[in-house]
Amino acid sequence: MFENLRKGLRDVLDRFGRKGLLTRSDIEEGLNDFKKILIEADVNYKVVKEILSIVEQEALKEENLKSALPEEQITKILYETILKILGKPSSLKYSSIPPTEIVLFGIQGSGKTTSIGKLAFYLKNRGYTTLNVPLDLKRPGAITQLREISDIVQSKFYYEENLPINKLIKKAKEVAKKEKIEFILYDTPGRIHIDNEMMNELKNIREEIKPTESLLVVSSLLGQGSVEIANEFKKKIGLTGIIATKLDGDSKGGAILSIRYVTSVPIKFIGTGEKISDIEEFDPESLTSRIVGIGDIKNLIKKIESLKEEKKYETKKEKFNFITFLEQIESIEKMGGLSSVLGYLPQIPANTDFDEKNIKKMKAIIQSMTKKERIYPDIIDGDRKKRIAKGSGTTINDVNTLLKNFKVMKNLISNKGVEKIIRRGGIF
Ligand SMILES: Nc1nc2c(ncn2[C@@H]2O[C@H](COP(=O)(O)OP(=O)(O)OP(=O)(O)O)[C@@H](O)[C@H]2O)c(=O)[nH]1
Ligand SMILES: [Mg+2]
Repeated sequence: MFENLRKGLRDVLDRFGRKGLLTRSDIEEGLNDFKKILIEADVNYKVVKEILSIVEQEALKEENLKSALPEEQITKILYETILKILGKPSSLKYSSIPPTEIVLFGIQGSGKTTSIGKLAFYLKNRGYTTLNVPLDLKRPGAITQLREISDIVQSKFYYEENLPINKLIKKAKEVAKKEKIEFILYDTPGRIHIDNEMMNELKNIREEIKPTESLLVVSSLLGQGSVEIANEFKKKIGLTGIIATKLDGDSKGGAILSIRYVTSVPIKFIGTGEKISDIEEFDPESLTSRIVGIGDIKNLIKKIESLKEEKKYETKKEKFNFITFLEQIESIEKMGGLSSVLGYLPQIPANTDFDEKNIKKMKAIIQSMTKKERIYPDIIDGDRKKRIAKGSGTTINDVNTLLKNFKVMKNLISNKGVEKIIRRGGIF
């Protein structure tokens, strides 16, 4: 499933991995490569445009640019973008008054009859009873095929010869009511979407049944052709969902990436093989992982986030001065006071004068410093101390105490073991 698309995307992502920090020119080059791969995968141009635009916008964000993990960063962005394009999961609707009626439409050979069998299997596994009804009456083979599939999945089957379609539908509903069957699954003849007369027949069937779900069965092997088919069926008949079949043979992925975004019709199930059990609920997260070729997105995100945290901390460490110190004091106050966080700093020397009552005093002293003094506290000599003490209504002794405490903090920060404690405590 999606081998070519996945391989193409992975090659570009690997190339990101061989770079150093993520740069603008790497991003531009990568976007061009992604474009070629998506077009080769037969993805609709609107979707290609949207994917590239989101990836570019995200990759160029300040917080993501210069990432030290370019491959992981772009993989995460691509994953989130494709997830957005695939849309939210959409489950089968159930009628509040049974039976729930589901009718399957689609062009010839798309997998309607097989999908009826698969759906019956899916529903029976969830404890429901099903009744399969053939409406492809012109082709005796179609009726036999559904009868055989129904036997395999042990679903009920209803058909009576020489009944017109509307009578057959009416009687099927009666049978289901009488036998308290929870789901009726209707198989319809394969119709070419460009033939209006044929499409009208299907529309009449839908109006006759008034189903809870009108699902289009469409082969993903048709690539963008599937989008055109879905648009026509939506316009001429009305659809509530899509079953995308033959994903097992689809190395490109163009259909699955395009159909939901372009038509706005939700994908409900995917067919992944010829066997009756080869049906999966549409799960965008799992499909995106398969497209992008990653097993564990959560781990990847964790890795990027923890590196970001580390970088944030590194920058703060470099910038540790009275400006950031004041910010820290203020955030400590917001956290509920100094005493509540000092517990995280067992290595703080006993003589460090970090008294809760002194906080106000510390703030006043820092606020009386010039910007230069706050950034380069080493320049604070005797004269400056005098001026600061006066300006803050404190004593030179108080200023000295603060400068001493500031040095203690700075030393603690350059001690690797304490770094972790401070970070865990959220002080810095
Ligand atoms: N590999 C694969 N084959 C599938 C899948 N779904 C259906 N098929 C095959 O596609 C072929 C056509 O399937 P049908 O269920 O007969 O298609 P249909 O839409 O009912 O066809 P008509 O009734 O002729 O319009 C069969 O050979 C199925 O086995 C799938 O998900 N994967
Ligand atoms: Mg059929």
